[in-house]
Amino acid sequence: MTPLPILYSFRRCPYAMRARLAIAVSGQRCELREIVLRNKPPEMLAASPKATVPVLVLADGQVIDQSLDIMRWALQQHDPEGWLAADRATLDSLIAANDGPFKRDLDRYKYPNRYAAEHAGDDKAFAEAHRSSAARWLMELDARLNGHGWLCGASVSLADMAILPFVRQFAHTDAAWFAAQPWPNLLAWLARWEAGPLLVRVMGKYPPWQAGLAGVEFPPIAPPPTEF
Ligand SMILES: N[C@@H](CCC(=O)N[C@@H](CS)C(=O)NCC(=O)O)C(=O)O
Repeated sequence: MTPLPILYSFRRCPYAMRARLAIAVSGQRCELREIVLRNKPPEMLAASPKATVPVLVLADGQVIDQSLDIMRWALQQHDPEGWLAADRATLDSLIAANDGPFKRDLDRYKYPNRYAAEHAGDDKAFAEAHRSSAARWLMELDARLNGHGWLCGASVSLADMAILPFVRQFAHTDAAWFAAQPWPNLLAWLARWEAGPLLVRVMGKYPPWQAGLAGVEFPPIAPPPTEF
């Protein structure tokens, strides 16, 4: 039997989440190896020396080590919900704005103390400035969602699933503040996805993989474990 592709993943990483979302919807099967970021397995580093998750190693040895490329690979095998159907330039520009400026603001909002070199010691003011900057972009997303439900129209797209894990992180940083903002379409978009079955399928909790152990088959057939 052909071995399954191997996916090195970290449960909470939004890049790994977007890859798992696409793999799960596409129905591709793989062996998931949960990793610990501060103790990455040598097998993963040998496959991809840049040392970020997700990394997908195909059965023929080909390595795909950018989350968007993994999404596209999975959806090119099978795209039952039409995530790739939207205009390519629109998808690319939305995702680039997320992965660039929004992610930069998100990191600084969440972890201002990690960026001490960029500010004069006032973590709170620094975090709030980046929250405001991110919020301007989220207001644009809210406007795009108005009357449609999804970022590229009436049906879900690659951009929604590539961006939602990051907006979720932003939302959970200060949930009360987030919920009080005037972006009803954005709140509904996030809430609908968080309540849906796909997110649950990709958020199973697995023990870290070690050489010599089998990884877990992904996506899970039954509801995934929430504890291990
Ligand atoms: N451009 C990469 C970024 C992936 C990335 O930065 N992942 C983070 C985790 S969320 C990571 O592995 N960081 C390395 C580390 O923390 O050691 C992709 O899209 O796959």
